[in-house]
Amino acid sequence: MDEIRVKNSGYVTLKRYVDDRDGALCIMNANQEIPFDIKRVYYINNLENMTSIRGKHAHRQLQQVIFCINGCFTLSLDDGEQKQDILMMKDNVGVILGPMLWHTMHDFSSGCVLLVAASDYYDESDYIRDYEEFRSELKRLQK
Ligand code: T46
Repeated sequence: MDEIRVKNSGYVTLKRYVDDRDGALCIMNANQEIPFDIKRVYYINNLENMTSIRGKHAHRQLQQVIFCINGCFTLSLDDGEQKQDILMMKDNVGVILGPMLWHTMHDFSSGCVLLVAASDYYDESDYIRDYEEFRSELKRLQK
């Protein structure tokens, strides 16, 4: 696994119990492997083709951990200074999406399923969906 260089991120590794041909079981606990209280969990599936692109936003306050629980995809991260692509392919290794981290998900394999644990309920006002606005808000925060 490549080291994560962008700010407000990092890996989260879940315990994974493998029962041979009976499958694998992974566990996430709030305030343990997941570094916050989990208020919401959502998943994304039915990604029909390799040209789908999701994300393309940052959050002002929200903390999340994103997992790829089946298949693989590429997670692109940008903290305003550094950019990094992470190949998401291990069902028990998630990536923290902290505040002010522009993220994009793309290059999904067939059967890819994403699962996200979030620190708060859905709030559209927490999203920055315009890249120039993201850069301006970062500059304001750095002053
Ligand atoms: C994120 C990445 C990783 C809701 O109404 N409630 C929810 O909890 C969520 C997650 C979404 N929505 C609505 C908002 C949009 O009308 O579902 C629609 C699709 O959401 P969005 O275009 O934001 O989906 P993604 O895949 O681009 O982003 C999602 C999360 O929204 C976002 O917080 O960080 O996954």
